[in-house]
Amino acid sequence: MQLPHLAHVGLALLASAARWGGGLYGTRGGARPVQPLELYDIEGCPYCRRVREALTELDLPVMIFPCPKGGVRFRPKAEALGGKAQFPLLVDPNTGAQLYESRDIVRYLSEHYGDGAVPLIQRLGPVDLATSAQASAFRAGKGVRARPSRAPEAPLELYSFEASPFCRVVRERLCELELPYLLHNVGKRSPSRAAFIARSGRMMVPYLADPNTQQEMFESADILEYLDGHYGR
Ligand SMILES: N[C@@H](CCC(=O)N[C@@H](CS)C(=O)NCC(=O)O)C(=O)O
Repeated sequence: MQLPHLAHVGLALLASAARWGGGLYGTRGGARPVQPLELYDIEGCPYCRRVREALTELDLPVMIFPCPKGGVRFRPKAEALGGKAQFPLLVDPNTGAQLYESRDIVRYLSEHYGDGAVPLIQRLGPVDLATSAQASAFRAGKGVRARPSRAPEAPLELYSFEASPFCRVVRERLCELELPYLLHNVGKRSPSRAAFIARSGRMMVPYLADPNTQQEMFESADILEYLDGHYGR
């Protein structure tokens, strides 16, 4: 049975609630990278979620290369880079760093692009993992497996923040369709919000921009329909 869109958003909200506000605020940023970081990611993976929360909190843009199970577009590159199929895999073109292990990645990001402090929930070991696994469980396998899709010529762009349930359902679909995208994190109180409002006209996410078709849009339901229509097979 297919759930209505708002039921998916409600479950995505429960997922965010399970993480006690992780990935809600974008206020911990320090030094800025010159080039965007690159993350080989599975949206429904609890380890990847830890990293994406840190990216929102540190107010960092990141190129997302979706690597869902059964995916063919970026998995081979990730394996060639790091030698194994394990996600998350972070590549920082600014320093040459390449890291597996979500805890190591969060620590690296906090040290290089924040004040070195790791948020409380990310320091709670088993509680950290259990809550992130619970967040994934609420989404029941969404954002985990590849669906047949057409590759875009240029990466898409998404304005989002990790804890937003409307953004979550869009990121899940981008992952399933293996569509690469530049993720602009605009968490609450993020310094990046001003530039986003100047571009889009208002503060609302998700906001998708597709340079392949010149389409730009708000509204998660419309974005899902657009992605399925243009890139789904
Ligand atoms: N300890 C690792 C665990 C990462 C992990 O187990 N990731 C899973 C996805 S949730 C994975 O890479 N599975 C292999 C696959 O999807 O092919 C971390 O914290 O980053």
